[in-house]
Amino acid sequence: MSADLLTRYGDGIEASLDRLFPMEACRQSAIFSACRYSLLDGGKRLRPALLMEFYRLCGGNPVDALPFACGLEMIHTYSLIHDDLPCMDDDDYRRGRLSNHKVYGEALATLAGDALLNRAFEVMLEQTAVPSERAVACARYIARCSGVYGMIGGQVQDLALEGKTASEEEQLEMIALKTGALLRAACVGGCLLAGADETAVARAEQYAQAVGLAFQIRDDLLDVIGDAKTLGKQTGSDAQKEKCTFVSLYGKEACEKKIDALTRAAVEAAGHFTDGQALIELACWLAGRDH
Ligand code: GRG
Repeated sequence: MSADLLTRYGDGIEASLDRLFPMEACRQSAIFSACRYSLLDGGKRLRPALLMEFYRLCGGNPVDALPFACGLEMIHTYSLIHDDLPCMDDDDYRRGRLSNHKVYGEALATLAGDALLNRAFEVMLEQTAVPSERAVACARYIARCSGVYGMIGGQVQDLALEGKTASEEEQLEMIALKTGALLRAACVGGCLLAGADETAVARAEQYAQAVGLAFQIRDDLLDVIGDAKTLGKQTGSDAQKEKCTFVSLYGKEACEKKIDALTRAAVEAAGHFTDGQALIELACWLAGRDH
């Protein structure tokens, strides 16, 4: 069972990703194959669905947001490919299949991540359905959230914490960047693309912040209580790598309570949008997700 929002936008996102990153018969066809292996690989499509929904809630036609939604999913995919590399988390499996470098080798997997990142901004900036200032504002925000002030910054903090016990504050900041920034890019990016006012942007930020933290706490819990087959990757890997997680910081029961409180905060923020019901349902679904 999936959340209504993911079902509603899922097919459109899949078709657009396939169209925006087609297979090409050329001397470098291997890179197209490597990119498509991970891009069209059954992710939940959470970030693109959120971007499209916030765009709709702020008055836009969600179809017009597809290049930004897909660009953001390309960035997310690149981060997963690079995160699985031996020089990072060294994971052999992702979404129930061999990770990119196990199939294509480390060099091509590195290039596939780089190629997805470049193509992401190409598809966002070549769109024509949205006025260009809004398109630039959204693309710029996504770039900021993906880079040194966002996801990459969080990954660097994570590397620096390796082998150490993080304080709660260090852990929260690292996660707000590593996991939270791309979810913020989705929610706030959708609002900026629609030219929404500051109040809507602030509500979207509140929703993203609460959902992002709850999402990571659930992720940490799933590594302990989840089913490897449903998750599509090994469980117990955080403990094996002696990683500091919310489970190691708070314990399982307190994690459940924190997820509940954060979900209530997300529901409250979503309640400020007329017709924000699907956002509410998504936050509740994510709180109990099994993959
Ligand atoms: C290497 C540049 C670089 C960044 C790495 C995103 C990231 C930073 C690492 C991925 C590993 C990880 C635990 C990230 C936390 C966020 C998270 C749980 C990502 C998985 O997102 P889902 O569940 O994935 O939306 P699907 O498979 O559904 O697309």
